Amino acid sequence: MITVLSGGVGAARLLATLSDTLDPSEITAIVNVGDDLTMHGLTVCPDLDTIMYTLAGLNNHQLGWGLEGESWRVMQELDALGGEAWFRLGDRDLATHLYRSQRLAHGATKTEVTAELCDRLGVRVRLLPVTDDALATCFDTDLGRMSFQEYFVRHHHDVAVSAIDIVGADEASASNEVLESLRDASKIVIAPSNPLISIDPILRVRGVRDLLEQRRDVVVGVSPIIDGHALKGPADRLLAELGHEVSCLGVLDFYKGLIGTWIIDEADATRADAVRSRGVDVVVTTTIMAEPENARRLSAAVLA
Ligand code: FO1
Repeated sequence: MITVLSGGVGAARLLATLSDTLDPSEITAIVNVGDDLTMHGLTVCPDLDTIMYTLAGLNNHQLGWGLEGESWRVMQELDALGGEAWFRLGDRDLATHLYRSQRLAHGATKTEVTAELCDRLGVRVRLLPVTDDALATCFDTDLGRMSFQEYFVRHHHDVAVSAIDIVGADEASASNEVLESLRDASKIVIAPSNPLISIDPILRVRGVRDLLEQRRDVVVGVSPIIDGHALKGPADRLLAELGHEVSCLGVLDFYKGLIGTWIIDEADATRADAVRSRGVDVVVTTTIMAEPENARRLSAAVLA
């Protein structure tokens, strides 16, 4: 049984590749919910949905989020009415948010609704929101304080950030399913997701960091930074803005005390000794998963 701490796209690709090798029912993903939002009264869970759609083979490759073959009639009508249409919810995708929101309103937990949706879409990897409590990642920026999606989508993550606040983290509890999966896993993987805005919200939820520290020997992390750059998204920029070294070593230092084995890209091979000198095992391989063969190599390194 392996457990993968997961954000969005990078984690989704890794989980899809791992489930080609392992029986998917042997894999649990603990998923960030700090990006979740209420839009038009609906609960939207972008990281859970990106992973769910990817594992169901339904993801929109072009956008990197949402569903394939999407249409946008509702957003067009909403825009014409002068409604809030900057965060685009596709017609097909809306069904997921309607289903989830109605079930939550009837008292189901996010964990239960996620299991129901995965079941309907034939996803056999177990997806667990890290918490059923409220959690919201917020940014202090040059333009003031803003929510995750205002920063990420409305401002195209192109605004200087001075602090990230995970609102609700001190009060939130990890679900029993999450704590159990961390205790029972033969391996805990930290996906190559953004450390500050995808993985940190998971680590901040009570109980999660302690379990990782206790189980450090079986924790394997994959660096999301390759030769000083993030493949996608604002990880490199945010690391620099918040005073971290922008390298695979800077991310490892951010995860101090949690990692037993650190997987870095071939482009960072010269940094392998510096990883070892921190008392962490190192594996050098290709970490870019665009080519299926590379993804298989990374998956083999994770499982080795
Ligand atoms: N990303 C965008 O760049 N623009 C959007 O309008 C947008 C809408 C959206 C709707 C549902 C969903 O699940 C994801 C969506 N995303 C959109 C992606 C999302 O903002 C980010 O990729 C994640 O939150 C970061 O992991």
